[in-house]
Amino acid sequence: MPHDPVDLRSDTVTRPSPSMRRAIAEALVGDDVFEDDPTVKDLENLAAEITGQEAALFVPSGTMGNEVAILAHTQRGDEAIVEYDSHIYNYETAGAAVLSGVQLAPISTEKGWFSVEQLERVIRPSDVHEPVTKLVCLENTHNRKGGSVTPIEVMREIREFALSRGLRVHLDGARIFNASAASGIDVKEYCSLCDSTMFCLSKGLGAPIGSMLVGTHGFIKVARRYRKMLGGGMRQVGILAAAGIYALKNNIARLAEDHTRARRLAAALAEIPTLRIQPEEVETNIVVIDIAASGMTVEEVLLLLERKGVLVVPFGRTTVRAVTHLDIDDEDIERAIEVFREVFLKAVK
Ligand code: TLP
Repeated sequence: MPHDPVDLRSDTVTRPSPSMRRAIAEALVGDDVFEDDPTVKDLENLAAEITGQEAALFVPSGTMGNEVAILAHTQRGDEAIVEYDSHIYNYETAGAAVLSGVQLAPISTEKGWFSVEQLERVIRPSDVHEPVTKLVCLENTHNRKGGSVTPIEVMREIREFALSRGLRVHLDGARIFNASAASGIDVKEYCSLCDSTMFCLSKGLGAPIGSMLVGTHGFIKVARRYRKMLGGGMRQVGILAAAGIYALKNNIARLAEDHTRARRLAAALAEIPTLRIQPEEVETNIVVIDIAASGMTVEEVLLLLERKGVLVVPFGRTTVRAVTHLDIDDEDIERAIEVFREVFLKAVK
């Protein structure tokens, strides 16, 4: 019987395990727009506790969490500073412009975080011609920079600087638990340096849907209104919150395994001459592979890998991305390595 493909497209592809499905089936529910779904309340309390924040809000996706946060922190005509390769700048279909009426000021960086000096250069003076700089958005881990972890000292400096300039800080922490697993720094510490944090239940933590927005009571109250405005007010959604609770209770401690597997994959692929990859830069669960030297296009590579049962995603003109997750075990990684060898070693012969 043929194997299922080794699906390394994203850590979003995980399927709920039998025990997560049991938790879903047994969940108590109510109407969450009336705020009487007990399981959603439990999830929100647990998320607030784990992140050391006053309150939390369950949102359908990471994108909605980020966009709700931008709506809550800004007014039309404000400017928000983002990293050039960030999810907010690249993958949210210009949501900040359309929904919040906010202009984004991107800063190019090497690894996914900017310095205070870079930040200082783009902050607007108080001038009638210019937008008001209101918000700084961070992304940790950083997706397009290969899952890089922002050093905590950098975040501390940014926080201090933002406070001195009256700027709010929002963290796109879709994979903040991966950052924590890699650095050993408690998620509470990362969140304490931000006015709001979004993190995803539906990525490495293995839930089928959902993200959390955390912050102060005041922030979450405003965010709840904007979530409703965007159509994210959900009803008997305790069945989904139950999956989130299960994910938070069972799937955080195992994230380090995904990182070990990503490093194994990176180290093996780095030995293939036509692939360019920096295994020492793989800090978490994302591996970015430059295939330029193979002479093949990204489309050709995707097709050849897929035919042999390995799925990855295009990640730029000459790069593809592989992400390890809960549904990938050691055997899958060895199979993926074998397939990459077949595709790329054959190509140089
Ligand atoms: N990332 C997805 C794709 O959208 C690219 C992926 O496969 O990695 N912030 C970051 C840093 C993300 O990587 C993502 C999703 C989001 C926000 C948005 O989350 P969702 O997909 O739940 O809207």
